[in-house]
Amino acid sequence: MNPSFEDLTGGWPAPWTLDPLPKTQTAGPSTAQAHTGTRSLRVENASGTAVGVRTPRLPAVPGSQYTATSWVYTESGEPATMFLEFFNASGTRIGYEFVAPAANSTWEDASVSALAPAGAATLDVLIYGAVAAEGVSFHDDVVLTRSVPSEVELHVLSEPRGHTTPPGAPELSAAWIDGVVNA
Ligand SMILES: [Ca+2]
Repeated sequence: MNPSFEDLTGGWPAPWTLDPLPKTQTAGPSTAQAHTGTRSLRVENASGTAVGVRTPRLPAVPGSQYTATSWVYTESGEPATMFLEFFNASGTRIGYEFVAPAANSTWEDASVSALAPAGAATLDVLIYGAVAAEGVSFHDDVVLTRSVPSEVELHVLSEPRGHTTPPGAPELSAAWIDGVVNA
């Protein structure tokens, strides 16, 4: 999934995709900041238009809990947000959650969790600079995990802000993503 934005194809960190842009918007790999490795995703968001960079749509299981975690460095203004989006079999978005990280000129982690709603067939992770927001931010090490509800209950009780993941979760996630991508 190229979670650290290190691998470039034609100058772009595939399989992430950039939403069609108004001309004032830019996003792409950058070596100006990196949480791990030498690159991160730089998102420049001008006020008045939106910018979005997203993963491919991955299979979603209704009732499962999904958590996306990433690291964010804010150069100026407001950092881009991170969404979990769920789509039905027809491709219509039927649910989402997002996190709006605080603006810090250090690397900070941010996470968003959501239950896949009934009817969910796929999900994606979206790094999104909103229309009204303005700023430059860097994003790195995006990890998507899936857990069963019983584990989620314990997780939420012990970690109300959801900023840590259970032991082994990154490995499980990597294996799961690997399975999905290489299926
Ligand atoms: Ca990186």
